[in-house]
Amino acid sequence: MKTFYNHLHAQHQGKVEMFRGALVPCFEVPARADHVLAELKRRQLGTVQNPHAFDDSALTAIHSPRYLNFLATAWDQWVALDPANADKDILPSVWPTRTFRTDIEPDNFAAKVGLYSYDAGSPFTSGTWVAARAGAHCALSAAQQLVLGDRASFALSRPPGHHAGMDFFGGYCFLNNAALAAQHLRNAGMKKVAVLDVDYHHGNGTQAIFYDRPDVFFASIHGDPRTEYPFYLGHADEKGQGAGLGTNLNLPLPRGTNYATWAQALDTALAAIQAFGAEALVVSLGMDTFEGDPISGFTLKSDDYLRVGERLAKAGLPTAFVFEGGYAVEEVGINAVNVLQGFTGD
Ligand code: OKP
Ligand code: ZN
Repeated sequence: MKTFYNHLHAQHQGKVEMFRGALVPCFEVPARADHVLAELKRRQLGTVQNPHAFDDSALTAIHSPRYLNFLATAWDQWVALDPANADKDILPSVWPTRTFRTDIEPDNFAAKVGLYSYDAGSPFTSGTWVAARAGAHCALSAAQQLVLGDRASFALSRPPGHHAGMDFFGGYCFLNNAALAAQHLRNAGMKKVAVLDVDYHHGNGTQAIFYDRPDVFFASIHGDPRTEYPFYLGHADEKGQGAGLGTNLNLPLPRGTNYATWAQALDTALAAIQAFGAEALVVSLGMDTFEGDPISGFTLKSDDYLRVGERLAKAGLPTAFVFEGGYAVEEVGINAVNVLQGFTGD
């Protein structure tokens, strides 16, 4: 199995995020990807390489040009406001909500940031665009590997992607890597593809991107949004709309859910993906379902992830894994590579 490693990921290194009225150190740190890479190499699981180059136009298949232009220029705009800003990350603090207009991009930079985001927990740094773009290229490269006939591939990147929408960032995510991978498979001629999101948090960005699409099935197993981030999406009654009705499956589970219950949801999701007739699978591989995760509430153990990989392999689909969350930094490498090893059976 080939891994496409985001060699530029450490250029995205947020300082602080807003949490309960205070600025606290970021959970989404470069060491997360370092640990996964180290564990891949320790077990010699496949080969590791840098992503292929893709045109920026590959990104417009999923993201709006207006949003991409914002991401590409945000840091320079921020520093142009005041050279002293270079020492601080960009954090939004004002947003349009119901009854506001979002069709006009304000000139005021703070207002602009709010237009393209939905929380104050996702710092945008000097290297965020470069890192996120290289991460998108990892996901596209992993998808391309399936087009070439490989059974599995892995995009090892951060920042994660599944909370990013067509034109917004949030939840530590800026470009939706899983959505880009799925779209790449469609563009390459696969008629139906599925995204399975096993991160603890609902993949609201991915769901929104494909909500009215009949050709991309989205399934997600996650903490119940009544209590868990991202709160405003991810309920079981969200089934898709228009031509996409029936191609969205949310399986929310309460805090405290253990592996036995979680694995039943996984089987439900995989059965739906097979009934849909997907030709390939993109897995949003979040490892924050782990019992030791500092910001999540499920109780999966390290060994369970070997079984997760085995179950995913049984679906029999070409599968691109895309790294998402997982904040128990010391264990995230073991847990992620357990899934991959369970899948490949090595
Ligand atoms: C991103 B991914 C913790 C607050 C949680 C947002 C969580 C984003 C998770 N202090 N803030 O899905 O792993
Ligand atoms: Zn998560």
